[in-house]
Amino acid sequence: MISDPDLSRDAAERFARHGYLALPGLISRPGLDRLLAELELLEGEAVRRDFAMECMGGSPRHMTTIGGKALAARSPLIADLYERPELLGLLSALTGERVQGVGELTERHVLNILHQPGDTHGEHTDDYPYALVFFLQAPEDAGDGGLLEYAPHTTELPLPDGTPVERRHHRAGDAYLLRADTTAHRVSPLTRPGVRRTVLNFAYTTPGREEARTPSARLLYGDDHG
Ligand SMILES: O=C(O)CCC(=O)C(=O)O
Ligand SMILES: [Fe+2]
Repeated sequence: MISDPDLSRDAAERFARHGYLALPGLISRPGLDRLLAELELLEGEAVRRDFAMECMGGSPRHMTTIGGKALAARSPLIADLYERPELLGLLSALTGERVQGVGELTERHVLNILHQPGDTHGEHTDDYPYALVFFLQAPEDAGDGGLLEYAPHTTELPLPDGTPVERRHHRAGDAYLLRADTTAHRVSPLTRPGVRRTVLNFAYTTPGREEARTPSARLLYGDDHG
């Protein structure tokens, strides 16, 4: 399911400097087809979320999610992929750290679905240091929104005016690695009916960082959403 990524020293250095590394085409074509078929089977687990995330500067959430507990219970494919040694090896090679899976289920692996105009995943930082994000569906045209926007080495939220923000467009089958706890990031709103952007986000951590730091995952992926 996973194609061979670029694990050069240059890739690791770019990741350390920018907090982001593109992994184009990381999902093989057969892998993408399997994940898309899985997504259809999981549709009944999806929950619509429309609220402001107070602990992240009040940024908006307009999206549909499938949380980690539902995926652990319903998707052996995704639960197995999360633990694949080649993914842990990739993360360790690119970060130089002893990367390990997150024990707590709610946010260890989640699906985020943007599917109508205005849908957005507003700015935030993640609880755990590393996010490996796989694109199952994405707007072909960057003008249709759904861009990843991130501010390297920045955690202040709301993002202060004038903060330099990088923007990246991705296609289905692409992935990226983000230093998610110290890189404020968001997904720009979709602008056109009929386009969908679905990502599978795998959270990873390091020894001694086993607890979530904010209620954000519980609010976005748990049962007690408001
Ligand atoms: O959809 C994305 O590209 C970002 C996902 C994300 O930031 C998250 O799930 O925490
Ligand atoms: Fe995030």
